[in-house]
Amino acid sequence: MKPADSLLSRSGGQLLVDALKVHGVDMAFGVPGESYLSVLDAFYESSKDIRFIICRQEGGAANMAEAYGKLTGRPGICFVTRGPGATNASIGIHTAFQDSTPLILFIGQVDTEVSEREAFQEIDYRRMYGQMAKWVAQIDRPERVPEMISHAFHLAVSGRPGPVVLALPEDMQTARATVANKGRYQRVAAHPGADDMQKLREMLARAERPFVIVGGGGWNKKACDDLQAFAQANALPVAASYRCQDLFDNRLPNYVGDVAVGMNPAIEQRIRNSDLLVAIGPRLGEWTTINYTLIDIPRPKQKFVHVHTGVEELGRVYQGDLLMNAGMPEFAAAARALTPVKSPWVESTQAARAEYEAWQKPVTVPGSLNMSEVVAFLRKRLPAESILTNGAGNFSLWVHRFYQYTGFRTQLGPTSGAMGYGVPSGVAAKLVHPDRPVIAFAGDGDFLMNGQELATAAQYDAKVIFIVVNNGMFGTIRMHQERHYPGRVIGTGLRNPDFAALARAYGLHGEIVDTTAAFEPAFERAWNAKTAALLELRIEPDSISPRTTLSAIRAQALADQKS
Ligand SMILES: Cc1ncc(C[n+]2csc(CCOP(=O)(O)OP(=O)(O)O)c2C)c(N)n1
Ligand SMILES: [Mg+2]
Repeated sequence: MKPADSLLSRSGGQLLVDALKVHGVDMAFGVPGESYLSVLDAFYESSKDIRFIICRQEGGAANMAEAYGKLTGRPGICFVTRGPGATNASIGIHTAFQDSTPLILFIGQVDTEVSEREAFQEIDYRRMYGQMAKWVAQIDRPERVPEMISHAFHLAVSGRPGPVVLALPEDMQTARATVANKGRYQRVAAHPGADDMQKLREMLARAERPFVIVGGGGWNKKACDDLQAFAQANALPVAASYRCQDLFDNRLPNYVGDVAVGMNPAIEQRIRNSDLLVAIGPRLGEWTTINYTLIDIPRPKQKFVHVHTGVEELGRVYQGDLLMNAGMPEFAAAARALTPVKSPWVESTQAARAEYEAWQKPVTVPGSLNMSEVVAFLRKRLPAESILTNGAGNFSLWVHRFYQYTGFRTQLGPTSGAMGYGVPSGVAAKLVHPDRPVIAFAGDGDFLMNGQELATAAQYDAKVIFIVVNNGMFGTIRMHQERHYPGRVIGTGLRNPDFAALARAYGLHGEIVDTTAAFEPAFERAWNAKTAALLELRIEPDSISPRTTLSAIRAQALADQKS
């Protein structure tokens, strides 16, 4: 940008794109609309600095921006049109909120002259997004653009990170103003107090059966390294909260598994029996606590330490002996600096690790394609820097249980449980890290919620390997159905397209795999393909999860009804 820019009159659109450049934006995801033509035109001017990635549906765009935010720690940027564009994008905003991911959604808005008349596609975004974003505002005057964009960036990354929504009335985008750019934003975080860190050390020194759960948002690579050093120096057993498994290298001897849906019963027992529970980063939501039953509310029976980025989260559900509001990098650095305590629990940590390793051994399943073997193969085959993404559905259980995530941002999964996340987040991951292998997992139901983004993968040569686990149904819901209404199947069966042929129609490599033995050679072909590739894995519907089968669930439910 020329130094004289601040002295020139610029349109709201130009001011906005210039502000994005000031804040270091290099990529934006969106679907165009006539409501933000002026901004698009400013992107045209700046296309050397910012790549505008065209997506095929705003749900895909918002999910890609969310994945960008997770991967980089900088706000993911998403542009959508008013009304239908904004409503489509909402899924990614909700995920960013639940996953504490920095993201800024920009929405073209009706002219201020006609607002409040329910003009064409008009929505009041403050009301619509009120519960899903850290801040929702409308920029009514071009003079305010630098200030409000600066505020949006500060908010998105500070405290508990999350999404911000800004509406851009059309007349503001074309109006001109002479106003200087603002400086670049900085992240603001709370630091742990020295007294609190000493108290933590004393609590550790007095403990006999400590247990650490790591999770939540606001992490970076250095923070993960520091946390690992702290945990190793104290031989602490560490588990990860739901879909936060990549915060701690799963190959380390004191990683003991994840605390999530379908968790290892051995971990559950260890948490219940612990005398000191230290939660570093997670909110301890429903999925991490077995529907709020794992830890007593409001007063855990163990000594309880909760460290979280957002002060509003502390004491919300769980009272604690030590509640600390701190950024994760700030806390982890302070924890690493603590003098290690004597760790009489070394053997117990080793035993917990052995339980985890046993839990990771492939299981037998009905049918000719065993997902536990497929994931075990990938665990050995994939380079450590690979990124694995997934959406929601039982298919993800296999990945979470049998893979070993090797460190920060090797996993992208929505803790919001949103279907349709795996495909767009996989595309975003490949755009952000073209040199890292990206494997995107989806169920057959899950895939078709954002499968259109295969076109984006093709358009930008994003060589993702998509793996669609096809069981011909919304399996998760069918499983719950069998458990609560055995034999009364409704609304869950799917007649699917030929996914491999669909991939080929997008210009990608596509294959169907229906046995475990066929997976390895098919994977190698996908790996070596010149384009992105899709492998459709046809699994036996009865193979509903690593722990049980659909028929066993139904039989049990029927037996329960009789008794
Ligand atoms: C956007 C969205 N809609 C609905 C749901 C509810 N839901 C959770 S899992 C699931 C079924 C997933 O089916 P599929 O992707 O085929 O995976 P499977 O469970 O069969 O492995 C549904 C409908 C959801 N989580 N997200
Ligand atoms: Mg399915």
